[in-house]
Amino acid sequence: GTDSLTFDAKPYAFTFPLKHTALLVIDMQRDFLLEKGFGEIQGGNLEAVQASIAPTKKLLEACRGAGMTVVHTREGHKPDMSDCPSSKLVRQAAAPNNTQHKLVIGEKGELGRLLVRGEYGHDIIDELQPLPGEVVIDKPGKGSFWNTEILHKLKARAITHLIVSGVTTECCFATSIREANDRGLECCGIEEATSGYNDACFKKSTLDMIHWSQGLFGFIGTLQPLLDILAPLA
Ligand code: TIU
Repeated sequence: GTDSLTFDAKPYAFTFPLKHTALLVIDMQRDFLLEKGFGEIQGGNLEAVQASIAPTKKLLEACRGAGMTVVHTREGHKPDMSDCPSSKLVRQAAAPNNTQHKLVIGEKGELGRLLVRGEYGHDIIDELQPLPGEVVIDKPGKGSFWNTEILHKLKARAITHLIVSGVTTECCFATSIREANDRGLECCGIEEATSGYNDACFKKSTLDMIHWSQGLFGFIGTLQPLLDILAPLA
């Protein structure tokens, strides 16, 4: 049917048609969330980034319970690195004057080759593994839309609205919301279900930039009001 749900959000309540809404879970990969992964090697604060794991699991289970479409993304590259832009190799690399980044994307870390498809570290953490039938999008960029089939998959499922979660807030979460908004998708990010490597500095600003000016890029809500309206549908 056309049943719509509404929950409190900024800049005002977010209303979404359940059958035309997908949960987007961005890059909840071992490389970004676990020790010895790409994020930690980059110098990221793991305690900060891990804060969204438990809330994202609650959100994922609630959306599954309500029968919503679920889309997971993974950032990474083909084993030959032919889809890795030079900017990622150069600036996220072990340059002589770069003491922070010890290994380059594609080099071998303890979880496998960093951000390379098929490697252990590239896959989604155990707690949030996709179920059969859920969409998994492999993306070479920070955004979920450039050089991927996500828009085709969303259109094939008549998706017009996205509930957005995942890591990192300042990077792939924000970029994906901006890309989705430009394509006419209505997005609502969930505050507790996203986190980054420097939440003390970046998280509030990133979320504020999304919803300021009457929702310039979309909406930002909190987890519990959404769980409250999804629970009766399970
Ligand atoms: N570097 C950083 O903060 N994040 C990424 O490279 N990828 C994602 O945000 N997923």
